[in-house]
Amino acid sequence: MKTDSFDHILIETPEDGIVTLTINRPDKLNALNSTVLNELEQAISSFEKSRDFGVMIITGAGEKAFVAGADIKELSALDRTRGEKASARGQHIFSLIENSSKPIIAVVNGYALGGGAELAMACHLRYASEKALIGLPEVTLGIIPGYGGTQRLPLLVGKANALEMILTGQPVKAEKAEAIGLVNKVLPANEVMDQAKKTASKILNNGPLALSKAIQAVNSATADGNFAKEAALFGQLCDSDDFKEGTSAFLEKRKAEFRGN
Ligand code: CO8
Repeated sequence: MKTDSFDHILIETPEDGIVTLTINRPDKLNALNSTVLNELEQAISSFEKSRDFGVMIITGAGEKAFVAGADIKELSALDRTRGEKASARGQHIFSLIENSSKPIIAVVNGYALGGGAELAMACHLRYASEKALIGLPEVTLGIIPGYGGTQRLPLLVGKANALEMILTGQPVKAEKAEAIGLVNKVLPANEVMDQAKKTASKILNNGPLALSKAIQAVNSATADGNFAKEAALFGQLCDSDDFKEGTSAFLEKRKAEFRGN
């Protein structure tokens, strides 16, 4: 499996069949810029092809964040066409994760916001540290989740919980995330990686072909998400004044003043 030459991703490959992928951009709370997304795509494809590794764990570098979202600086330059394309590109990469023939586990070690929450949702299992905060704050920037969150969140937590999170933009604490089914289990920060590895080891005892078909079968039960609609709506919002205001306000560290156009 490809392990070197990444700028923002660390790959650890001990000899136990479990590969750990760490998004490593801690000074920006591991925000997903295009380099991170490209590297993520390469790493997932390489994992998929590898014969030596049966489970992947994805986590974020540093004490604070899993991933604090798509990179808002890059987002702020999008217009409708590029916005729709960028949304579809992220959806494609996250679908590679969801449809991987081998299980992928998210260890949510801190903030999982926007694209970070969407990354965790695309994984097959999610373990969260007690200090995790998970949310979809896109509306606070004048946009909507665009990496599959509008499609995957209702499947995990039901429509009412999903709409509450998406419309308020407010994150939920780890305990609530567990209560509504957004994460499998919450653990103290220093135990969460061990739990993920224990689960991964149990999974590795099982037949790889059966695991792959199990993922396919479960995904097929929920495969009708309208991702194209999400990308189109995301693109539309990239042409709005509210989006310019929302992203500028974040970058200028002030409160946004939305006008509804
Ligand atoms: N993008 C870019 N930079 C970020 C991001 C981000 N998402 N999050 C944090 N950073 C940067 C900050 O700008 C800051 O940089 P600098 O030191 O250069 O000023 C650094 O990381 C540290 O962040 P803070 O100083 O803000 O740290 P705090 O502890 O004060 O706050 C928060 C932590 C609450 C997590 C805060 O950083 C925050 O609110 N971040 C933004 C969260 C957010 O809104 N995420 C959603 C982004 S939108 C999105 O993900 C859309 C996904 C779909 C896209 C589809 C098409 C492209």
